[in-house]
Amino acid sequence: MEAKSSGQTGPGEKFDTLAANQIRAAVEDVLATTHCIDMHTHLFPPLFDKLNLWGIDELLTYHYLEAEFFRSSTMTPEHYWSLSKPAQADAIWQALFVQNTPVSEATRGIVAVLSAFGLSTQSSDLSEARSFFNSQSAEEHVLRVLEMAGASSVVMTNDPLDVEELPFWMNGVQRHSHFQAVLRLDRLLRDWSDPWQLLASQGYEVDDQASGKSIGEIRRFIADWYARMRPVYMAVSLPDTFQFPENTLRSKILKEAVLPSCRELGLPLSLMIGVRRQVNPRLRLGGDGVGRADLRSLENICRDFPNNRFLVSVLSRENQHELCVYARKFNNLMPFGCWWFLNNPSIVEEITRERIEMLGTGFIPQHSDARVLEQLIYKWRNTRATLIPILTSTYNALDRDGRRVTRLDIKRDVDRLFRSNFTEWINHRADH
Ligand code: RAT
Ligand code: ZN
Repeated sequence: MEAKSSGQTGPGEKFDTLAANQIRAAVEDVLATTHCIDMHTHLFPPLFDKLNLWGIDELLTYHYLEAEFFRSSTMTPEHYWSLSKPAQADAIWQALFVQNTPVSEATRGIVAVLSAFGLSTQSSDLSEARSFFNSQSAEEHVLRVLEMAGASSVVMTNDPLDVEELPFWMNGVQRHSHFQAVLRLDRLLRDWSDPWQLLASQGYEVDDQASGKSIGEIRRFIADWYARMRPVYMAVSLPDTFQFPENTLRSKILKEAVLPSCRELGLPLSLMIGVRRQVNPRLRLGGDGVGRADLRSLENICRDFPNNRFLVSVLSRENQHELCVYARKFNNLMPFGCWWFLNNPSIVEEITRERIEMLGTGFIPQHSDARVLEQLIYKWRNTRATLIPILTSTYNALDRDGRRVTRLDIKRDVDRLFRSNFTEWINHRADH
């Protein structure tokens, strides 16, 4: 990144219209100099110790690459899981980078990261990359990577029922100025037979039917975790079969505990809809799939809870157009990101063009979903690269239609897409 976007107007920017042939360069420049807020990642700052994933072995054992590895190798998943992490990374490097050309999105990402640090992308082994990453200090490396990615802050995914994460919060872990928390409710909203006991073990008076005091106690649990984490929103990922309302404990807890708590605390709820968990359990994290969801559930939620704000990402390509239509009907719905199997340039381009055509600049085009720190570098580079032709052709069309574009217009739009659509959504207090 060259310089942080100041949001200030340069001399003449406001009135100096761009000629059609100047638009692309201006778009490139504004995209390159505007820092983004990465509104959904799975990253942790260094004080979270082993949850802070970085370096070549973590990069190569990303579950997107593991899924590709099993297509290119005869190794069974069971054998792979029995290996140490460096041995797994070696196997993936050999199969996907030495014996094959790394042309998929996830493999190119590794090449881009190695190249960004001046490391060889053609080595037959990982010794050079390992010694480079081993010599970095965790805190300095975080700041360097954020700068290389052009990200001013990242938003984490923090599940209070995750036993690995829980102790850090309970011990009052110090906050990192570049990492914001999110109260993730997947475990709470899963089949209630598991979480009620976890809540009970944290001292809440809940029962297996979510009856009696349970709803009030779940709200107390959320309020306590709000105080502990200071999350910027709450979030849950939901299956393609998600229905709302329905006669289940999940629906009851969502309606009677989560949505009222969101209203009371002034927090949006992020809904990530469309994952089919564990289609192939042998692949573990890489074993989830996708299914088209019935977005009438989303329609019901947005209509019946106008005083709640929703951040929504849908995983199926087939659901994208409907999502835009719903965003035009409900101003408490903010579409975001091109998630997981959608995060490929051809699909991102299609979805982003559709969103601009239907919603103008009123959406959040992308989040990285990074699990390993250095992924920020390639994921945000790719997002910027994909946006260049999209924004250029959008402004060229506007120019042809008779409205000249200024550099300030472009700055304002990119600032909305990369930053303020998100910050305004999380800071907005209920007055719909
Ligand atoms: O993209 C991913 O890494 C997925 O495994 C999911 O974690 C997804 O992003 C989610 O937040 O549920
Ligand atoms: Zn995620």
